[in-house]
Amino acid sequence: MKKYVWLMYSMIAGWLFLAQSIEAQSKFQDVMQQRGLSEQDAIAALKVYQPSGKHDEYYVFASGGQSGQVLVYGVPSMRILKYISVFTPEPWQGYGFDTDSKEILREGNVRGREINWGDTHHPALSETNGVYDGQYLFINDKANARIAVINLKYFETSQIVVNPLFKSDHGGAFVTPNTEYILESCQYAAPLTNDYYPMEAYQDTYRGGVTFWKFDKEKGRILPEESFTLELPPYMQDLTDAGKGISDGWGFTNSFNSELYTGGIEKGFPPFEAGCSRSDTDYLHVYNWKKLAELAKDAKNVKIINNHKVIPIDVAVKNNALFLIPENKSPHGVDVNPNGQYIIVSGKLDTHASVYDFKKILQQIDNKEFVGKDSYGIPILDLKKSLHGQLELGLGHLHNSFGKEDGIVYSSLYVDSQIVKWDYKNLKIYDRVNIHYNVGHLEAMEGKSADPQGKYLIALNKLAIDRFLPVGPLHPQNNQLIDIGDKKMELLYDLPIPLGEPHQAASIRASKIHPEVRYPMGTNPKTNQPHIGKTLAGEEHIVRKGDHMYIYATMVRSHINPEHITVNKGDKVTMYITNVERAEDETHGFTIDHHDIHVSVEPGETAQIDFVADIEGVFPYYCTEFCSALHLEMMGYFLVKDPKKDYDWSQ
Ligand code: RUQ
Repeated sequence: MKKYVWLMYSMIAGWLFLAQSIEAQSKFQDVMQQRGLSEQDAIAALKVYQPSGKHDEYYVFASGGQSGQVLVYGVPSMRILKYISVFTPEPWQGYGFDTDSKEILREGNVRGREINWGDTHHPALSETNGVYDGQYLFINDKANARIAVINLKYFETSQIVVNPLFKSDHGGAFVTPNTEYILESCQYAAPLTNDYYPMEAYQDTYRGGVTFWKFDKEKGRILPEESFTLELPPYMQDLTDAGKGISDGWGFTNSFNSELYTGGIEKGFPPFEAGCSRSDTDYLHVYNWKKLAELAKDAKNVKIINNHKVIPIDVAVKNNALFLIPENKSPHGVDVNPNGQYIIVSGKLDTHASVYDFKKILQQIDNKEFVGKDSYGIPILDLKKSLHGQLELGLGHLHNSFGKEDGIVYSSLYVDSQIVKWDYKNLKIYDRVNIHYNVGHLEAMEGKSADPQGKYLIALNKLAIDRFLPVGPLHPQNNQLIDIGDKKMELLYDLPIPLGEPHQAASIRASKIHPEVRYPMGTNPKTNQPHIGKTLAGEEHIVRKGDHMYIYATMVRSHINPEHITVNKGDKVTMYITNVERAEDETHGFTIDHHDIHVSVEPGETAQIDFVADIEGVFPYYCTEFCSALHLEMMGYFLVKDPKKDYDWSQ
């Protein structure tokens, strides 16, 4: 009997389930029809959609290009999570509007000049044994040759260093396998000193180089005193990668303009791009950074330029630490594979990708087997003897990112607007997918680390053309998400980016990132130390020291304490504001009207603002972040009186 009931029950349940799934099926079909989606579209949608509250599997940190910022989004949903302000003021976060963040921005002053933008190109994640450890992010500013450090505990920029020699960098930031150094290579050669030399003096006085910024992981800071630069000829150094595994200790930087061409179209010379690409080959620079770091410790090996240690070319050569290998003309990306044996150089003006074998390179170096020297005395290795092989990929090969399976790499073809999946060991092409349009960098998940994850790939495209609703002549940028989990690559999603050109992106498993949701009470988030103005609830007060007013304030739902601040016209004002909330996401913002002041105060943070109260009047201040039902009531008055005036308000 029991059995019979059970059978009946399962039959009914089965029918119900079937009916339900038929109903769901037809709803599904209806939606597809209404929205004009193909089956393939629907599958792509299911692969990227994240239901509310569900988190992504990967973080992507993309450069914000001309915005001077870093963009953070999740994969596979492609939902934008944050803009980290780096080289550029950003009002929402108060970056560049409060005293502490201004100090960081002003670390980036170049020769005493305030710079308020940056051209961010290459984000790099900190590594331990070549694997991303989720602690720090570094990014370069090509325009002003700067490197910034972002602390991923708080997603805040914590340091900017200015290259003391270079006038522009492109090959940065790249890290060595244990983040001992952050590599920054010069792009457009110029005198390393800040002096004038005419173009005619190019070969003699203009130089390139690679700077090795010493990084202290404990402190989370670059140590400029322990950093140094390898001087290089004025070939335009381009992208760089540090060796790992068997090539750990070595670095690889490619270049264009082995011609040493200096342009001068106005004097009737061929234009720069033509003069720069006359020869069939350029140079891959190969250097032993561990040896260079040792050399830099001894004063007799370095010259000091602008207070910074420089290892001259001849010292590096004499110590067997610097070599050149020809590479097919005007290459672009250089990428070391996960175990460090193979180095893939992209053929920007050549249809071939070149795969160099580090073992073969080392063999020639050990045997001192050189084919000659360049005009700066640097030994040149044989191209053929250094190659594992070459493979014709297509037109405009720019960058490479490694897949999970051994030997698999994905490469971008700018001119052909494609991503190619191929095998760099067996030199075989597996698949191609079309990109919209003209892809620059690409990033397979953790694809530049020693532990690539495959699964998804981002194409960072240079053009969007017709992909989005038109918004005038300046189009958004387009990052495309591609499924690389199967044999065939499949385009899933387009993310419009209205911020600046995301040149390169670095991705990492979300499980490796552990950001805080609040600061220890009274923290200065730019130093991660207790702020001198830390103020707890009940400790609010105002003190006058001469003509300097110090205000120790707190913010908590739904009041600002103090609520009235009266100062004399001309007083200097320092205001410390502590958000004494412990609740997650209860950020308060603070502004005083007419004073170009805005700070964001996260739970536990103390922010400092400094200004002169130089205009008389009454200025409401308020919380700029809607934080509670009584948010509008969260305000106060800043009053500036002229001490010489008699205010008779009673009649
Ligand atoms: S890039 S144009 Cu292909 Cu890395 Cu800066």
